[in-house]
Amino acid sequence: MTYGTIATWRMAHEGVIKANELLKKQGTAGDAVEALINTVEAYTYYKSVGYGGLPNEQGVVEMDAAFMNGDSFAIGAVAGIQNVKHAVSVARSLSHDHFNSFRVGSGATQYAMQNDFEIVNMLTPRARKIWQNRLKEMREKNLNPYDGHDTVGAITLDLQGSMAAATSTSGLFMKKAGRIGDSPLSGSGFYVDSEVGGAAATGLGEDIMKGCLSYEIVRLMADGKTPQEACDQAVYPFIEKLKKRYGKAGEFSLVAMNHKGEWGVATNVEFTFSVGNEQKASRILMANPGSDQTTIIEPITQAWLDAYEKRIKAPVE
Ligand code: SD4
Repeated sequence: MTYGTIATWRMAHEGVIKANELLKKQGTAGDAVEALINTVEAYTYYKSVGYGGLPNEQGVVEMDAAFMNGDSFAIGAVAGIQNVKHAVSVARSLSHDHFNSFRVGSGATQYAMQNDFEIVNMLTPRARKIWQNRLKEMREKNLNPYDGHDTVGAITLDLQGSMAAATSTSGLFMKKAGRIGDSPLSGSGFYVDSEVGGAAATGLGEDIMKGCLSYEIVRLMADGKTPQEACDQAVYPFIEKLKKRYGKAGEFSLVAMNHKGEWGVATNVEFTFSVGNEQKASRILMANPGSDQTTIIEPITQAWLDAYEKRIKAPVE
């Protein structure tokens, strides 16, 4: 038995380190994935997840999150939840119920309040400023309002052989009120089966859900593909199909890990992720689409990391 964690984007890295520390000490996959996502949700400078997340068009932060137990297939999810610091913890709590385990809008928020989850105003002054600036730019320059591609999605494997998956996002910046992406949707934003492996997505939810891409990757792993083969074979042909039949394909990226702790990713855009397992410590890597439906994976450079740090903390005028 081994352990491992993979998660989307550089922002997940500190959470991945935490998850692997827990897993190394016999922690469960569920606890590790929740701790990972909570770490990202709590960090103010990540503007697409949790506290500090960017709001919808009306200036309201509406979050989507999900949790899945790969042993039992139990799923809990929330969509359009407001004023709750750790949406993924609410999702995990809901996963214990057979009925009413996917709650949206005020029903989700009420559940969180009644069950003592931390309630805070999620719109930070910084996020409000970014929203006001964007409204102004949209008026002046006729810009596409949609921006951002930064859900945290993660898969964990523990020393008992159990796996878990979870996601959390404030969704597309400037989304319409009530818009829900792929992140809380089983099979699209995430999927995990402890006997096979799991996958999670980030990117344009409207397109990810057209291909049920997380489920498709797990299905291919169940057919005997490695996580990298499964990612490549699920994602790249689907992008081609989408372009041909729908006329366009948004940006998206997926990560996967199997029950042996092996991993893979596929993406149609520059994409960072963090991964670690018993054999190799947690590290940040960069993926790009390669030729012939493959993925190029390289170590991240210090220059990239420095520029990232500067960018996320740049003052907002
Ligand atoms: C969504 N996949 O809501 C999520 C968020 C994301 O750019 O990754 N946004 O569609």
